[in-house]
Amino acid sequence: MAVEVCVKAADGAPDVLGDCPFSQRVLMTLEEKKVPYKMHLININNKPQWFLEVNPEGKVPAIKIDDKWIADSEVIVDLIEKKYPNPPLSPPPEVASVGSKIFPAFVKFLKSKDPNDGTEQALLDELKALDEHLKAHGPYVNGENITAVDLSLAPKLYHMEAALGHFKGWAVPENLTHLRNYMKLLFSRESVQKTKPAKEYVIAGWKPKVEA
Ligand SMILES: N[C@@H](CCC(=O)N[C@@H](CS)C(=O)NCC(=O)O)C(=O)O
Repeated sequence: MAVEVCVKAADGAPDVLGDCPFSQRVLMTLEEKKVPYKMHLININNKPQWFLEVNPEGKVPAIKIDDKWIADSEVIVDLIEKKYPNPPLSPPPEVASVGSKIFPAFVKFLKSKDPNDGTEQALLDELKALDEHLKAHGPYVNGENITAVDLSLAPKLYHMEAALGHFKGWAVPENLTHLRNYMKLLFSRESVQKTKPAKEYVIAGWKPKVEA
């Protein structure tokens, strides 16, 4: 039975892949494992009835595997791993949460209107910790092979780069060389290239939150 996956459509462009990092994570996982899938682009401002019937909470991503719909990227990625174990992407527990505080720190800094409130430094601290981890263990978080930790981080780092570059003229500092190389390595992977939203949609997606 074919795998079907519901992901976010771009705001104002219902036929174009949108800017949901959780959706991208699931698509990248399917791509890395070479699982064929049928993609449904969901306009989250006008959700189709059939989507709400199979997924009443109404969030994307959602996936249909073995004729059953499942939501939440974390649950979905675990399920894909069980059903399609090759190549294995489960990280060992000791690296499972590496980089996990970057996304909330990025969002706080992005929304901040006070340059002295410490949110930039808090993000820099998280990025520096990842840079040091990569220096010791890289090129990926768990070494030579990509794992689910990298697939979770890649869309978030892509959003961080696009949104902070646009709204704050900010970039990852040059001295974080391991992190910068990691981002290049990740963003050049076919699974990212095939599933990434255009930067303009990432920026448009964050705009209301920045201006709130
Ligand atoms: N924890 C969820 C978060 C999913 C999520 O927040 N999806 C957003 C788009 S990025 C969404 O569906 N928003 C529409 C809504 O909440 O109605 C996951 O990891 O899948």
